[in-house]
Amino acid sequence: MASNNEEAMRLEALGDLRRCLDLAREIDDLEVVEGADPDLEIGALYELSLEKENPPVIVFDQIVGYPKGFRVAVNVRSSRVFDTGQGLEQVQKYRKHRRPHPDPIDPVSVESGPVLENVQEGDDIDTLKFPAPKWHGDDGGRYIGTECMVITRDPDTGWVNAGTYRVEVHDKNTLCAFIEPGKHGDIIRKKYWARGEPCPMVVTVGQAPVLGAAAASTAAEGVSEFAVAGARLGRPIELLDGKHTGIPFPADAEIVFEGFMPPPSEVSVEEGPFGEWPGYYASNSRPEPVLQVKAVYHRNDPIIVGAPPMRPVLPGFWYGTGGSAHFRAASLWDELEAAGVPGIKGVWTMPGGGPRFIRVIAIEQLHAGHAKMAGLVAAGCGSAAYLGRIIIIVDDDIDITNSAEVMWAMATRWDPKTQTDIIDGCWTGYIDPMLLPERRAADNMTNSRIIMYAVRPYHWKDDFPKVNMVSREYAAEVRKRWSGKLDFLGDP
Ligand SMILES: Cc1cc2nc3c(=O)[nH]c(=O)nc-3n(C[C@H](O)[C@H](O)[C@H](O)COP(=O)(O)O)c2cc1C
Ligand SMILES: [Mn+2]
Repeated sequence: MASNNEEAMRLEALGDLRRCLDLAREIDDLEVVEGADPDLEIGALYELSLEKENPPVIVFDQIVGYPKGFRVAVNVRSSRVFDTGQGLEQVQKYRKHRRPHPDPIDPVSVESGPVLENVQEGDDIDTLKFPAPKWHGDDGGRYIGTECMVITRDPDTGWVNAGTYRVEVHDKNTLCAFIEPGKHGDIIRKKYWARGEPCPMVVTVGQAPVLGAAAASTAAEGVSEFAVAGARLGRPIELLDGKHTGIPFPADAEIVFEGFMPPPSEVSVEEGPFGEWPGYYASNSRPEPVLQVKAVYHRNDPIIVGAPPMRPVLPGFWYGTGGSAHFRAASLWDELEAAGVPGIKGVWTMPGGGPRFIRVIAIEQLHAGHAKMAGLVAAGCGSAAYLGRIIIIVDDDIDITNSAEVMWAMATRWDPKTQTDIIDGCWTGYIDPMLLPERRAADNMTNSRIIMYAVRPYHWKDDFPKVNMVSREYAAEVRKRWSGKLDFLGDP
């Protein structure tokens, strides 16, 4: 079990980016790189760092063409500072009921904060003064926002939403955000446009790690990610109100852009291409609405936190193969239980599918039709609906963290014809490389899902062939007798 000290360190780091970097340095998990070029070199070094399963936090300083102190940090949330274990143990730790404060803690308003150390308005606005990298070779521009927050307020209810959506620097006072249809930020901005108004919006770049986690999570409609983050920390997040828009943002954010996004019928620019986490440039480039910046706020020596997507096969790619995928598995587990599916013993995202494409659920089958309940909820619930493809249900004797065991369950307990559902018309996005060309052309952002019930069929499960395997009890007995005497058994 983690000691109280480790837990205290984790909370401190979660709640404060600069403290997080200090703590990473203290445990020798931080590398400073000086003299790298924001044009591809930072991106390449980041990608190469992911060949290691546990890459260090990298802070790029003295970036070519920019003043010393204007920094870019990557691998922040995968730092060993946040080490919360492995496998299903880690998934369990991310589950809601395991948290000390499961209920949201509302943010509080404050009057000032370090983000106000530098303020630019009017002609002084220059979004190009920050070292936003061009991350991948075929990217169409420089992306300042990867692990960022796009903050909007529902004009009907006052609900403040914060979502992580990539943000490209277009020119001195224009940014462009890529918000997939159906995301909360998209639903909210369309409400303003329907009234003929521009959408007030704030983008923050560099913020407490807990906010990056909350903004990328699927908090339900009406629930503010700031309140979710507050609950994770056990204290309220402190927010300043934007002078031009009234939209709140964290008082200790590194860089904040405040402005308005008019409807695309008034103004739009080409966004992308951008290398995306499924491993492709699927969304290519297309016109997107813009954020017209009215104010820039930033701390002295500001830090851009970067988390650009990479192919989800790189061992160190936390968003694709590591903790972030476990986080999404935990949300799905919570939602399956909330929907009343009993007997869930584990939820996993299979490597190769990134955090979303391949979901595996282990159940203790309690009745006929039980596996189907789990599969259908997983295909449609809020945390898993977007950008899914494959759902695999297995019995609870399968170790779902071991891909070979999952494949074995499919190879031996699954009849493709009778134990499969294919459902079409499900929610997907522009970044889906298998969005069919005719659907993409029609902005019909839907794909199909396969649910494979790789479980012993319930009605004959008691007659199903026995597994050929030494019983755990007898294995323990034999091990006890022989270990220490046989090298292949190891020490007792
Ligand atoms: C690093 C990172 C980058 C992301 N980029 C985008 C993006 O460009 N567009 C998008 O729609 N979702 C993106 N997402 C996923 C959203 O953050 C996620 O769907 C979240 O639930 C959105 O918030 P919302 O539920 O309030 O809409 C990204 C997630 C991460 C972790
Ligand atoms: Mn939301």
